[in-house]
Amino acid sequence: MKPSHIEHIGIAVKSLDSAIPYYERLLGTPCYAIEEVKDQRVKTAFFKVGQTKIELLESTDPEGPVGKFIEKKGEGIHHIAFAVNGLEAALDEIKESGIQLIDQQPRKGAEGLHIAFLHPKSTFGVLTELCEDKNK
Ligand code: CMX
Repeated sequence: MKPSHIEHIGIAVKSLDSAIPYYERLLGTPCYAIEEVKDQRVKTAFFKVGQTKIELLESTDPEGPVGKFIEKKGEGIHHIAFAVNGLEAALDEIKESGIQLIDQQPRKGAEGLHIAFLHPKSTFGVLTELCEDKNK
């Protein structure tokens, strides 16, 4: 497995409305998409920085993954996502190496990407996402 680039960095925020103006100023570029991912109980906002994106995550449910993260750790970097070709094969390889998968199979994430998460307990404390854009 060899990721091509960092697809995005996910940042947990309490409020998209509060955080978006800061990132628009910092990055000098407008937020280009806002999308709710219902099964993840988040609302997301995206910015482009070169090949990489910043994904802001606002929880829509205190019991969802981002709601629980903010309650426990506060706002901040939530996950890092790597772009791969051949996500299924990458997951098989990772599983064989003993790393714990959260998602055994790829599923649909924001922006129509196929995604899967690796558990932070077996990735040195960093919630890690692998994603594949099947349209590329
Ligand atoms: N980064 C690092 N560590 C994290 C973490 C994160 N984002 N979220 C939780 N943890 C840690 C917790 O602090 C806890 O550690 P301790 O046991 O040392 O306290 C451990 O992981 C287990 O946490 P938990 O609260 O018992 O378990 P949760 O029910 O919160 O589940 C996790 C944690 C990672 C399995 C869950 O959040 C998950 O499945 N995440 C993947 C999906 C996701 O994050 N979706 C939101 C983004 C969606 C998108 O980008 O579209």
